[in-house]
Amino acid sequence: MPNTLEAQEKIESLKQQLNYHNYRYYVLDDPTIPDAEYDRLLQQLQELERSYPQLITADSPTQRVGEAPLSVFDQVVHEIPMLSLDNAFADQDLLDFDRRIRDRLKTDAEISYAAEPKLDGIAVSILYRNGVLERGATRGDGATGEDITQNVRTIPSIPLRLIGDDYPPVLEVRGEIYMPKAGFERLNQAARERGDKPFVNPRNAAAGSLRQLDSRITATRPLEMCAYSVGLVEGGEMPSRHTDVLYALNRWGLKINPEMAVAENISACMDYYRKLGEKRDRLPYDIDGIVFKVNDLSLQQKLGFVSRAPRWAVAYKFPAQEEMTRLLSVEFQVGRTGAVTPVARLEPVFVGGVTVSNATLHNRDEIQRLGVMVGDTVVVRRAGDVIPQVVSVVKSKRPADASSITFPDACPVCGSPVESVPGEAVARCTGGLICEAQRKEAIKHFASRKAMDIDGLGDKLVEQMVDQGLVHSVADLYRLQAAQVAGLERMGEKSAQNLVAALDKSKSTTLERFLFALGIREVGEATARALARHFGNLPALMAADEEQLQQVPDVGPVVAHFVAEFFQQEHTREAIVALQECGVHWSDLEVAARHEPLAGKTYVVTGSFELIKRDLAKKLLQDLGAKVAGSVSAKTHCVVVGGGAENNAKYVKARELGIETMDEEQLVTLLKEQGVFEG
Ligand code: D41
Repeated sequence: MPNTLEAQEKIESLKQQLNYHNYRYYVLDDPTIPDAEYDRLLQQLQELERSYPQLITADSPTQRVGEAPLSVFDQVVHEIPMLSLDNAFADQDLLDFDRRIRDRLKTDAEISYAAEPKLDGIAVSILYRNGVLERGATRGDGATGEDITQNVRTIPSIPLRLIGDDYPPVLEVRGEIYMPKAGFERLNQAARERGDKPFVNPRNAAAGSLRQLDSRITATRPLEMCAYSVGLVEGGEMPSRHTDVLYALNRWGLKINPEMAVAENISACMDYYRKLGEKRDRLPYDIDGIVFKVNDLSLQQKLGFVSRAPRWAVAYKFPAQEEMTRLLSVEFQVGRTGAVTPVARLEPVFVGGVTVSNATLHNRDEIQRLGVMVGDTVVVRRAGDVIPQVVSVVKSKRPADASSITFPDACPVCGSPVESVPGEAVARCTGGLICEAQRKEAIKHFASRKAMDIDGLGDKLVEQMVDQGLVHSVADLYRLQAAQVAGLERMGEKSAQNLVAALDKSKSTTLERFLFALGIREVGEATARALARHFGNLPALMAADEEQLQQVPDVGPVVAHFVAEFFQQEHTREAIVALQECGVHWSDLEVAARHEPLAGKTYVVTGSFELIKRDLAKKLLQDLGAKVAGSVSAKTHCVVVGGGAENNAKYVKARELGIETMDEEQLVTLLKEQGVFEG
């Protein structure tokens, strides 16, 4: 046990290291140590703090989550009010904004602007005193907000202590707390599966998470913060341009938006707006516009503000992602796996940049939860590439003749019973491939780009072919004659010939594509590839039982069950034979010839790595054919031991069992020799 002084020094050093690595990971998105190493440092700190509780400080990374829930949030008066933003909705508004600025400044010179996405979240103020986070508050009405310090502390991209030594002794950072799209979808998916109420949008989810009196709940929510300006600053030097202020904040440990840029004049602002507009759906977070700010802080000062909005900034809005419209009817669609999805037919409405006339209602529970009726005015949301959704009902606008929605007991397409599994939200048509809807979807999937890649065979064409009885099964596709195809809507002789040629070309495929194309439940591209690699040929895969299937990397009991069940079905086997008789083929040799020198070997990877990320190392070992297991047993062929694992249980066990071991350097050498890693 170290003495108190030594412990104190060690604790300080650990806090500093953890703080820095937290910054590399959450703020810069560029970690320099493996997760395991971070965990090891954190564990060391926790152990020391357990022995020396008097040495625990508020800025310790172990102290992010508070124990005691609040009963109420205190009010916070912002020493410097948090201003609001004027909006622009068209290029002309932006040109007017620029003109007003030049008039006021009495200049003809071009104005240089800072451009940054307008995050759709909650504006907050974070106060640092001598580099330590002292208080976090919501913007509120701009003059007064709420003290949410406990909750703010749980957000990993907000430093508890600033980095470096050149920050001002008092620094109030202003920014936006938001929930990235992926985290939002995950949170809502989990809520739906539990039968809980999902959040309407990421902004509400962020707001709801910050409003928790118990910070332990906030800590479980995927929140982030991006800094967008500073408020109170005392002492120290600040740069003279807005963008440089943000770069300084970034150096001191805060996240800033990576899309931030300087636009040298107002026409560059319009270019930026259009460029980001195109990119909007692909950004990992919701934005509702672009904020343009005069970049020169002395010009900002001269311009000042009117009625709580600065004259030097404007938010140029994008089309809204939520709009109201009327629910005309509800149809029940049957998907490839039989899932019955209620789809809202809507009065067409312009949302998120496109006209929307259909939106998903997800499932039976969702209809219940929303309490929606046909004729209702509903709020539709379209964000990114997710399908538009009905997120709420404006009950005050319900007409007298609104009618309730009944979820069908029989499949609307084939009449087979619709079955619900207890504890699962989805209801499924039990018709299988008897069901025309499931057949259509199966054929569309079979033809799609990542499956058999049949050029020119789109969804509409598949529907026509099935509707007209030309095609009943996937194998029928290969029996089509150009003359039959030419008779279909919007098909000429030439395009019919092209399609037949494309069908012919698709016959030569790979095992992994073929497996994916079969549309086995829960078997996506990655799983199809893993299955193909593991078994090498189709007969071996078809003969595998669930236990053998679970030997495949990333195949768990659920997937193994679906795969085994699929291949046991008589009509699956018939369909495969039919396809092969039509000439669909692939070469098993291709799989066998793949360089898999570690095939049949089981590796265990332990400890922390510096030359390669651990997950990458595992993946590359798998690429070389090895199975990577989590624990050492007599079946293990080799244990790769990273730093800090010399005394760990896996290493000790490997030695006991006389199993081969290698260190990180030897592993990297192996991967390099096999040509899968360059270092
Ligand atoms: O991303 C944002 N939501 C954002 C909001 C941003 N990037 N910059 C902002 N800048 C300001 C000023 C110009 C007043 C410093 C803002 C906001 N304000 C703001 N957020 C909520 C109200 C105002």
